[in-house]
Amino acid sequence: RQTLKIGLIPADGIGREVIPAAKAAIEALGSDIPKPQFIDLLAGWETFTKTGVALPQETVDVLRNECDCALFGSVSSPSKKVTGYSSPIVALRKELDLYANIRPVLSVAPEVGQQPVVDLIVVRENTECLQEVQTTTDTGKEARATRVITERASRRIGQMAFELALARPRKHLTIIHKSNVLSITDGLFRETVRKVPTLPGIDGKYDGVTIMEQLVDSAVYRLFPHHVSENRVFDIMVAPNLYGDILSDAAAALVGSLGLVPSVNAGDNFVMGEPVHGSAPDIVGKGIANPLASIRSAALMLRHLGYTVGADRLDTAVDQVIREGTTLTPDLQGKSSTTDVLEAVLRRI
Ligand code: NAD
Ligand code: K
Ligand code: MN
Repeated sequence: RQTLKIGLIPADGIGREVIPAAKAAIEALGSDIPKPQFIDLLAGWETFTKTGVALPQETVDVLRNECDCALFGSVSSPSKKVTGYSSPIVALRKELDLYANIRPVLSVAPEVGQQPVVDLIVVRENTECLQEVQTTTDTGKEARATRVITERASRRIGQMAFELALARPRKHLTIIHKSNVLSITDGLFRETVRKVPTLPGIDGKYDGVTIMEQLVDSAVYRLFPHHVSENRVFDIMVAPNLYGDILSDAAAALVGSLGLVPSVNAGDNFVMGEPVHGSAPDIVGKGIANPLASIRSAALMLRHLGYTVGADRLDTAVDQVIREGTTLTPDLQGKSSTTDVLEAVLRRI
């Protein structure tokens, strides 16, 4: 590759404050990566209010036909049903078949070379789970959600999780489910992930991976250590869509802020970096959004594409800024702005 074409979809809220920071960090990498070429693309609630479409077809087409990868910010989805609106990020994950949402939750050790206290990855199935319908009966409105779990989606997210586990020192995989209540849907997820090591062609590749299971509610409980021996229960956690979403926000509390937790939406042919957090309406426009989750998402995206040197430089710069602790946004008890933090990162790249 001579150039790296990166679609930029800041979307709404603080997405527009943190995605430009990720762009600046990528630009600072110079010759460590192919020359980046950014393509600005629309999606989101504001796009919907202006055009009536939350995810313009052009955005999907450009991502599909012209981009090597993308960065997505966050969308402000309303809590009430709005006719014609549906979340563009949910649609994009499906359109581009980005079936795995990989969410590393990692704390920074006080000294270089020390083990971080928190180091786990939530692997969230990204294409199915809940579908809603509303009908009106003669007694009033009725809302239903259908939970869809397929063998195909569970198998491929399971295989992704085993691959990630294999690359970790502890090689420990926990399957998250609630098969005690949802025995048919979550039962299928659990069974299918368990069977991944026996699939044709695997040939014992995953023999070194230890497998544990945890019901989703007690998994949230066990995320927060009550005793030292509980400290490192989880390594890779693989979960159906909704549980993975909830678990990763809970895990973010362990590292001090949602503004630190990155992700990639990954498929077999495309990768899209995205901070785990939403559009943060409570702080939008104040210039204090933490840009580190987005910079780390850019690093994850580059790492996924094999640009390890560039990814390492971004992560190391972020680690240094956190470790030094003098230039942090208010979510991390600092007094600095988004721009201050970005500049501190750029100086260390
Ligand atoms: P949120 O993640 O936007 O915010 C939760 C809390 O974390 C807020 O107090 C916010 O200020 C803080 N926070 C989040 N990111 C931060 C950052 N980078 N720096 C500093 N503080 C940060 O979650 P919410 O308030 O539940 O949702 C707000 C909106 O975001 C909703 O419309 C929701 O639909 C949307 N949302 C979108 C996505 C997405 O785009 N994938 C994900 C989650 C929520
Ligand atoms: K987001
Ligand atoms: Mn979420």
